[in-house]
Amino acid sequence: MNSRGLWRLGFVGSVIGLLLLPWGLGSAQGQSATKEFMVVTGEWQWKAKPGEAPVTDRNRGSVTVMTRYTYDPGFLVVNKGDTVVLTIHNLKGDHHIVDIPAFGINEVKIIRGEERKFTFKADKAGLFKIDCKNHVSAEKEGPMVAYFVVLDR
Ligand SMILES: [Cu+2]
Repeated sequence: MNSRGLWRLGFVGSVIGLLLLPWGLGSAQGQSATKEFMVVTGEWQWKAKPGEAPVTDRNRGSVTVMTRYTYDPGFLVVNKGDTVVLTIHNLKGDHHIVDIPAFGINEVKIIRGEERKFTFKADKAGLFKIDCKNHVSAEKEGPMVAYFVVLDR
């Protein structure tokens, strides 16, 4: 290849590099993305067999039956600016009342077998709770809570 051919090759390579630069910078800075989560509701229960001692449940003292409802998974992480698509499927429990007030989801009832989809923008960083207003305490087979972390960047 002569010097003119090398020059053309270098020029074309530079143009391609410049065209790819925004993509590279965007990746380095972490562009917003859509993050999808599939969460199911779960139910854990412990029941004393004959001859077994009761266990101590918070707020209730000694009990022979203990039930807790859960979100599974119970810990979700996104970046600030991401669009979140959160699907919650009620597999266990009569009904749950999903509450994420920081992102405009206020007490949405999901009955057994039902699947609900929530879409919102994670526009603020921090640690947020996904509560169930039907299972708020040990007396109500809770607290049923998941944690939603929005990372600042
Ligand atoms: Cu619940």
